Amino acid sequence: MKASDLLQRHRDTWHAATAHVFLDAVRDGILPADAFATWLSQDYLFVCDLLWFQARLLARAPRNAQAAIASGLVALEAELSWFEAHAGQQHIDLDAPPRDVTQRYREMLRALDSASYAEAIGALWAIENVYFLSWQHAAPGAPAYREYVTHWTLPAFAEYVTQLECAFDAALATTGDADGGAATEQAVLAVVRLERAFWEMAWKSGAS
Ligand code: HMH
Repeated sequence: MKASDLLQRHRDTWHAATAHVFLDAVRDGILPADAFATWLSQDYLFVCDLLWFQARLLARAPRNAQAAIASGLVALEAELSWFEAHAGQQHIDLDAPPRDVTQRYREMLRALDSASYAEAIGALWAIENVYFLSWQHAAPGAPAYREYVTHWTLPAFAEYVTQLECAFDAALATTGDADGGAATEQAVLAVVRLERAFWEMAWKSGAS
């Protein structure tokens, strides 16, 4: 099994997470302000959780994955400052409590600490690949959101996602695969489903 097999085998699940109506609205400039504010504040909480998860993952990563994971950590920390600056400009409260899906995502990242390294690096690849594909779907984005679209579609981000895919493929090639990779496939699918639910949560909060 390779990462690309998981994209092909679960095309509909990936599509639901990366072509969500939230992203159509970003592209078309019709996103309700509340939906954007909710996304920003919840994504800030998510990135805090992801930074912690990724730091724990680095501590058990094989040599071939250290550069990708470490560079991602530096980028995530910078991203938190970027979120803080944007939230400040737009008077968005970053102290909002986690919504249900944000909390469930937090718990999944915690649970991955005791899963195999292949599951954890697969989940990390899925997290970042969903964002890469999603923001490409929204490209070029209405002017108000163009900076966000650019952030996750830059060549450097594409390169990072490719590095994670290589690290994931290397893990898949070397692990014993006692269960035929079923646990890893489920970990990736759980991420992609949570990503869809995350857009849905932000979108619904703008519609209400
Ligand atoms: C929900 N998934 C979510 N937020 C993000 N910022 C990323 C992935 C990419 O880091």
